[in-house]
Order: sequence, then C-alpha cells, then structure tokens
Amino acid sequence: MMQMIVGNWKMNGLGASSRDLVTEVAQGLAAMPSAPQVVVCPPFTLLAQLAPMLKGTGILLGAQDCHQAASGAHTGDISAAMLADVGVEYVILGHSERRRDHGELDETVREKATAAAAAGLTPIVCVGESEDQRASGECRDAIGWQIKGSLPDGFSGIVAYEPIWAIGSGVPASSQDIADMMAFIRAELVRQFGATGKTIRILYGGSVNARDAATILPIAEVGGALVGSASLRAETFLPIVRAAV
Ligand code: G2H
Repeated sequence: MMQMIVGNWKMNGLGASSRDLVTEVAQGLAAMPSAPQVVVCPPFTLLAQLAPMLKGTGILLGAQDCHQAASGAHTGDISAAMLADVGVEYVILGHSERRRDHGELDETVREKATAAAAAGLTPIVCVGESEDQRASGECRDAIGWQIKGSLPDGFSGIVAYEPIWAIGSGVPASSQDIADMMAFIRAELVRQFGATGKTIRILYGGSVNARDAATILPIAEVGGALVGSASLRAETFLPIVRAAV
C-alpha cells in the first residue's frame, strides 16, 4: 500500500501564508520522481480558497472535524456535506485535542465517522493513550476501548494512532512502542471488522519530524504519518514526504 502523509495544521494559518505553503509543497511534490499520497488539513476558514489551488497537484484536501448531524440547529458547527461541497475528501475525527477541548467521547466520534462516510468523506479516526494510562500499563485497554467505541460498523476509513504523551513533545514514541501498538491495533481491527480490518490504513502521529520519519514509516503496519507542527512549513514537511517514497 502506498504510504500516506497527512498534514494537520490544527488552529494555524491565515490566507496569504497558507497559499504560499501549499504552493511550495506542490512544487516540492512535483519535483519528486515518486511520491506518497499527501493530504493537507487546514482550518475550516481556508478550505474553500485552497481547494482550487490543489487541483492537479496530487495533494488532497482534508478537514479537522465535522458535526455528526447532517444539518440543523448546531450553531458554529460544520457538516460533512458542507466539507464535501468545497472539495474536501478526508476528515480527521476524535483528535485528542478535540476530545480534550470539546469533551468529545468515543460515541460522538463514531457518529461523526458515520456522518463523514455518508457524505462521501474518508474519516481519519484518532486514538491514543494518555501519559497516565501509559504509566499504569493500560495502553492496550485504552486503545482497545477507543477502537471499539469510536469506529462504526462497516468502518472503512483510516485509523491514526497518536499517543497523547508524544503529541507536540518534539519526541515521537520509540520504534518498539510504535511497532507493539501497531500490531495490537491491527489485531483489534481484524477482530472487529474481519477481513476488512486487514486493509484499514493505520497512521502514526505524534511529533513526527524529518529525522524520525525514515525510521517510523518502515515499521510494520505503519501506513503513513499524521504530522502536526512539522506540516506548517514546506522545509519541514517535504522531507517527511520524501521519507515516505
Ligand atoms: C499529533 C500531531 C498531528 P504533532 O497531534 O496530529 O501533531 O506532530 O505536532 O505532535
């Protein structure tokens, strides 16, 4: 399976600098003899203006959340159909920062994944254990419950494993930790979804940088990376994309 590198811009980016960033990433990608699948996930405010710029570049557009309802009285929210309408193809759901800042629970994430798929989007559902869960040896239980709770029946999207303690820390999880959890997540996916579980892409996220990407991406079951801070500049994002070729 071709690797996938997803840039999660989080709450960063204004118009002019973001247009420059996608232009630089597109130019860098065009200069590569072969490239992985690249997805960028800017904030909502930039989606409509960046969508036409990405056409023909090979870069696909993602969002960072959607509401679980199709439409209606949900002030300040954005539906999956609204995202699809402006050219979005992927949506990150259940990121630990949304679980933390907005109290999102597994059940809500599952409903959002259903809504996203119904609108034709590919959900990227995030799971990850906290520092406390890690310290008390509960990683597998925590991830197992999140997978059970956050992925709807018939799920055919992407799972991102993002250990919360590694996010934004500057230091990714160790290769051994990643390999162990990837194997565990794959087994859980197969247990829950049968043969389909073998084909679900699993991304690693949490302080992925150019230096470590070359070590992380070849680990068994790693289908790519979800990149936060390093996706905000072409000079830090493109080397990760190159490492995935
Ligand atoms: C994890 C990741 C992207 P960062 O949240 O989702 O961010 O690479 O900054 O740790």
